[in-house]
Amino acid sequence: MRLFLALMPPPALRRRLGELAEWAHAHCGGRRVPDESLHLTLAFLGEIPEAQAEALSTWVAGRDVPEGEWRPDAWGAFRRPGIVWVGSQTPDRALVSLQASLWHDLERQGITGRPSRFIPHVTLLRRARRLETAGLTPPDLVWPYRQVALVRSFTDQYRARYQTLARSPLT
Ligand code: 3AM
Repeated sequence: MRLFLALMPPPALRRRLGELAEWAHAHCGGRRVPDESLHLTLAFLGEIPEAQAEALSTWVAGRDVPEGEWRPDAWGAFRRPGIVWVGSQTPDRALVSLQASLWHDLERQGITGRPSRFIPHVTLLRRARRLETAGLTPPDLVWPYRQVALVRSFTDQYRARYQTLARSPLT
């Protein structure tokens, strides 16, 4: 199964991100990520056998994560897949360090694929027709987080869907 580690937005922030996705969609077109799928990916693990997924769920359920607050304040785009996102102008140090420490643990469990660069972002649109985000009002968001989720990604008939398999403990 395809797995990734992510932060899931609290409900009010999810709604706010959904509003931003609407604005971006009106401006850039493409496919809007549905509210229930909005997230911040910390690590994409790829295809993982079921037995290892169970071991990873156990690991996540016992993995303390320092709480923090992320402030997305910028729009951005990844040209090739036509992704429009919100993120931060400068890499957030706490998130970069969380991502590095999670990858450290993942590699000890035999997972590969650590990216050379981590750009914390929330994908709002895929296959956007315009990637020009300069006309959009900069976001002003606060994302308090305390937990990392291990999420399974699968495609039903029409689109990607996500299922949370495990969450880190609330300490
Ligand atoms: O957080 P975003 O939406 O940018 O694009 C996929 C999504 O990222 C990414 O993993 C997240 C959860 O699905 N993803 C999918 N396939 C990938 C791959 N082969 C990938 N990231 C890296 N390599």
